[in-house]
Amino acid sequence: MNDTTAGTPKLSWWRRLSGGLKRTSSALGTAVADLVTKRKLDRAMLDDIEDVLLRADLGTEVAVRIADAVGKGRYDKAISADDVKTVVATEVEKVLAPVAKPLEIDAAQKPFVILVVGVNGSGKTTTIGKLAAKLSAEGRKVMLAAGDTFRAAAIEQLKIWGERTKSPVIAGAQGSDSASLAFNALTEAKEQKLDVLLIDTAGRLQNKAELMNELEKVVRVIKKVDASAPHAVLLVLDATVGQNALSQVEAFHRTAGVTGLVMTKLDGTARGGILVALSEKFKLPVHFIGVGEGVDDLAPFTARDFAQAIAGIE
Ligand SMILES: Nc1nc2c(ncn2[C@@H]2O[C@H](COP(=O)(O)OP(=O)(O)OP(=O)(O)O)[C@@H](O)[C@H]2O)c(=O)[nH]1
Ligand SMILES: [Mg+2]
Repeated sequence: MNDTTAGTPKLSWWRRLSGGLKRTSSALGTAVADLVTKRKLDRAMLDDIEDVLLRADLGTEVAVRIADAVGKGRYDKAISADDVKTVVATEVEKVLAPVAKPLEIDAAQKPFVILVVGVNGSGKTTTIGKLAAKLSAEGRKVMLAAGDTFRAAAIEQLKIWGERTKSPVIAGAQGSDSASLAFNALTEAKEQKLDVLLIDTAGRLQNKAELMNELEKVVRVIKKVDASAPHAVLLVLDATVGQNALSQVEAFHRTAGVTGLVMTKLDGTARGGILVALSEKFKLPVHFIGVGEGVDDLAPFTARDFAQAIAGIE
């Protein structure tokens, strides 16, 4: 990436992404650089490279594939850290390219219903706020539904995002039924012919059957108002959890029919590689990534940028 486009949104986003992924890329890059200096490539080196990739959460299949690609035609030759980084970026991009898909809002749906799910603290409410800002900046009429009825603070948090983004918020009393809240919000959004309804849900661990059943009920009740809804079910994943994200995807997909992923907190984690393992395993679309708490810190997911950032290519 060169500096000739300084000041464009593209570059500033690149800075934020590569800055955010610094801990992941330096865990990879430094380890690889240490491995390849003053050695000729042999099987032992490839095994070591594979270990580094596994520790970066890329997953076994991808790690093996990258190590094989590094070895191709290079046995008994000196190899530079940059060579390895280039191979890592190329192979990672191959995995990510098919899943990097924008979230498409079908304008024929009034409203287009987006249900946001995930474990506690993954970044659901913040992502809804960031999305509401984006979608309303594009000229869409957005409504927020405070489906996390467990905590009073959750309702307040969503209301603040509603004020910031000038979007109406439908909320019930704390402790009220989240499925009926979703029902009411959708009915209201339909009457008002709004463009998008973003439904927040309470955080729940993927192994808590009772809470997962409740989520299933939310989906079921939404369908009573509009059989085609929810039109998107976004699973928000916290990158810092590493391998646990795999079982989160499995459980939420089974319960709520996840249509796409958003990965948050890619800033300041050395575990950004988990997105590669998830993409390889589930092939679910990845729509957005979050690299900070601010309203602008959510960006569409692009395979090449992510692959280069993770490989530590400047
Ligand atoms: N660094 C960083 N922090 C984030 C990001 N996204 C969200 N956060 C922070 O993570 C914390 C939890 O975010 P919330 O949006 O409240 O998460 P939630 O999933 O709604 O949490 P529960 O409703 O409790 O399940 C907040 O402090 C957010 O500011 C991100 O991309 N990067
Ligand atoms: Mg929340």
